[in-house]
Amino acid sequence: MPKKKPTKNPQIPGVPGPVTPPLEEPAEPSAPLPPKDDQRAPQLRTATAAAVEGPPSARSQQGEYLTTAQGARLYDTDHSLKAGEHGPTLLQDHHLREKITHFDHERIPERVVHARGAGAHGVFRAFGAAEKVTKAGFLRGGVETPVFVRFSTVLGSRGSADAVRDTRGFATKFYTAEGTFDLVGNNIPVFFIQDGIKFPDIIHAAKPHPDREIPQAQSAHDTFWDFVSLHTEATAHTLWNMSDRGIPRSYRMMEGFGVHTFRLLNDDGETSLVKFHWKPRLGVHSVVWEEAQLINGFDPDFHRRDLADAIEAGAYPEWELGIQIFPDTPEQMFEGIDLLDPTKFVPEELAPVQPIGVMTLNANPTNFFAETEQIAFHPGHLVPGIDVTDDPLLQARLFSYLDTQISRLGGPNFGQIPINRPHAPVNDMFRDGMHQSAVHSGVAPYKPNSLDGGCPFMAGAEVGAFVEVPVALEAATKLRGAPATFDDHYSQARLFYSSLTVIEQDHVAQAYTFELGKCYEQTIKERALGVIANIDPDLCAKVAAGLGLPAPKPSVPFDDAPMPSSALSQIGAQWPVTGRVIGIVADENSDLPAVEAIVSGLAESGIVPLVIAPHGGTLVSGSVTVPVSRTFDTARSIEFDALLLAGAPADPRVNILLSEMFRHGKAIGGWNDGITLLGNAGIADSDGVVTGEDGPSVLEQVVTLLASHRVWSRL
Ligand code: HDE
Repeated sequence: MPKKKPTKNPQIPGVPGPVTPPLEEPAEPSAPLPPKDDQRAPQLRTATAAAVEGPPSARSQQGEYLTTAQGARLYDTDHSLKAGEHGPTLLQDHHLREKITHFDHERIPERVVHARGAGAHGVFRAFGAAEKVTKAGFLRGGVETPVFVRFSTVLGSRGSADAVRDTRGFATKFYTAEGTFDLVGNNIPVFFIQDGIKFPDIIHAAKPHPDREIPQAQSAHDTFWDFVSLHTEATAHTLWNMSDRGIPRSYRMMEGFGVHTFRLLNDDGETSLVKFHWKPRLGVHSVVWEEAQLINGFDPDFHRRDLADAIEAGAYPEWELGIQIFPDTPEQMFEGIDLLDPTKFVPEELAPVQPIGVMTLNANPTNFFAETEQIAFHPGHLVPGIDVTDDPLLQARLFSYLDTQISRLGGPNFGQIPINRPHAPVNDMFRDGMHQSAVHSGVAPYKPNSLDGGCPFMAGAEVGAFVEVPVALEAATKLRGAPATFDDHYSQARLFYSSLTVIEQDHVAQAYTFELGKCYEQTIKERALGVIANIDPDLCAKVAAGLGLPAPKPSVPFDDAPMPSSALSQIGAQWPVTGRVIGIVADENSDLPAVEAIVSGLAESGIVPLVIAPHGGTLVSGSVTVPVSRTFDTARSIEFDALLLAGAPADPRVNILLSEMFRHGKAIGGWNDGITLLGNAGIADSDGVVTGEDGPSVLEQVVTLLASHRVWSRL
């Protein structure tokens, strides 16, 4: 075993970080390195797997020597077997053929939607507040349940950029003692379509054009706007996408929504209807559009990196799970809102979100492919006490997920992949099939049987069986259609738009103008303007002006102005600053003692300080040595939530940094010669640009500004 040495944390210079492998190849055989502290593999719980496989991460990494897949030790993996030094290569070289064949099959099909994602392990702790409405064991007070969460964009391919304008997936697998429960939600509470049969249509329209396969991971193109301007039930979801919600700052700073209404069942047999919400403890925040575009160029892995870095640094993200509870009436309506219409949400003013537990993400995946790529969610993975409703979008999803996973994961046994294994005992009678890895015993995988002693037995509700809620159905006629309550396509879009602040409304106008400006077809732009007019005539006028087109009049009557819902705006509150990144510009002539003190002080507070200097290595002045995290070559504004100037290095790249930070509404502070630099940039007297006599006093002001996320008056 090589000696483990603590290394420097790349995020927080001067602070011991995780152990990294030695850079040189060791001369003596040694066992593989164990997973890092923040990485842990899921437990093995299937009946046979533990006996057959041993520890999950070790299955193909046992012993000191490189072997074939059959365990034969190898003496050379660098040269193929040849007839003489100049070849030809011999067909009998099994290692060559095995190595290349395995490589040839390393890729699996990407998800047809939500292909690009990032995941993390964590734990969910229930408060007990849901006990009155559900008998689900994992929601009883104090119960802790392991979880794996996968966040994703919807439209882009696996290798696409993170900060695109899109909906984000927020899928959580709860490994409960009663079986796995998946809450497969999004960061937007409404959806484009009311009936799952339209899903291929919206996705075909939003994905790249089939002829040239462009644009990638974008909705700013003709086919998307063609569809959503014709299919007006998509109006509310499209509007949410055009708002700042479409470009989140971080996965850690997104809300999550179950979208559909679910039915809960309690110990007394009573039912209620609920909507699930995840509320991030760091608040809901976004980037600004120009920043998003820069991010996608400079760091396409921005969200993936942010999540992994935060967890590795110990800044574990947390969300409260909450429910809105509605009476389970035959109409399934609440305050005029059809609870089975997934294009509608229920404002929190009408039904408060009641917290029922908290989720902490505290471990990165050990292996991206094994865990994040192979995890398979399904809205039909339910536990006793939680059931589905007849929402026609949800009903179609119940079919789709299992179906798609059979082709994506190569057969029907993907439930045996470690990340997908339930933590509850499994005793199914499914047998054989591609990639079967369980060694089943017994001779009678059928029921009834006498040869296996009648095993396995059926459970009743009293011993934890999942029993569907016996909902009475009205006598109905077969038809293809929707209720009249599904016809209103605009009132909730108006409600959302009117709940935003003026700054956020401006962002919406800019987003529509950008996206429609990217369309080629005039008719599509005109038709889309007709839809926007039905949301808000002022918004329509702004977008029309940007496109150089006349603003049409609304085509539907406007009822009374909707009551705004304050929970929909992202501006106005103060939030924790844990995990935020402050850049500190310095050179050898700067106030390095203050920089050194700030760096070590911030490391304690959970804020990440990154020193930006003309060169790598260290900055030295007298007895003070400050490690450099970024150089003027590698630093770009997108990485920093705020900037401190500890001096005035004369370099044009510092001016670029400053001007971007300024345009994007980020807090900036300077002392010492930094004040001169702010003056030269012409921003010294602006909102959110602070100066002071020394570093600590400037830092304090900047951290206060950071709690509001942005200096909103500059946007
Ligand atoms: Fe999905 N969706 N979806 N979806 N969805 C998939 O399943 C589908 C919908 C959501 O990180 C696929 O395993 C249909 C709503 C997330 O692995 C697929 C319909 C919501 C993820 C599929 C919807 C979602 C998916 C692709 C309309 C929010 C990523 C790969 C009836 C409530 C999960 C896969 C992950 C993934 C189908 C609508 C969320 C094809 C047919 C509404 C977060 O099965």
